[in-house]
Amino acid sequence: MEKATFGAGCFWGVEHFFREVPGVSDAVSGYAGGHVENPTYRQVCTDTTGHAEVVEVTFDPAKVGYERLVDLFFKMHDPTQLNRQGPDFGTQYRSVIFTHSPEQKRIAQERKDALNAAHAFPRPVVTSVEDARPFWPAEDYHQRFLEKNNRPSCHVTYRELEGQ
Ligand code: MHO
Repeated sequence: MEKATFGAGCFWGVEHFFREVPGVSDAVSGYAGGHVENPTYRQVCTDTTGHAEVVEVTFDPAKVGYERLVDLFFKMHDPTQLNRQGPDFGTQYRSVIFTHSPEQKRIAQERKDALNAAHAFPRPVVTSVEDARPFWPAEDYHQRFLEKNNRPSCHVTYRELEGQ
């Protein structure tokens, strides 16, 4: 099993998305990239912790490649929005890939560069590719939040994207 960590706005929808991808065995909402240990959601919402809302994905590389996860990440949110995603503003909503190996770093950077080279979006991709930092799981009530609360996602869902 391998890990991948993505920030693409409110983690509720990001977690929900990756949970549905075949080959993904777990997706946990949490915080990473900041300087506060064991942060709470309330602290992160003050926009002073440096943390982003992220999802730590556990996947079986024999079933789904890291490239595929990165490509899905770039399709399931708008990576041209700086420090915001849809209705949510602030650095906690930044678009970021935390890489867990030199290979992940190379792949993530290559995919980002390829999108920019192809002018895949009307504006440049602003996703930052950073070495993985400590991941702090979010409070229990944030895990599987959409399912528990029967709320629609702010993000496209995997089924919608893949037409299933
Ligand atoms: N706009 C969202 C943000 C939640 S997310 C966990 C809300 O309904 O509060 O940042």
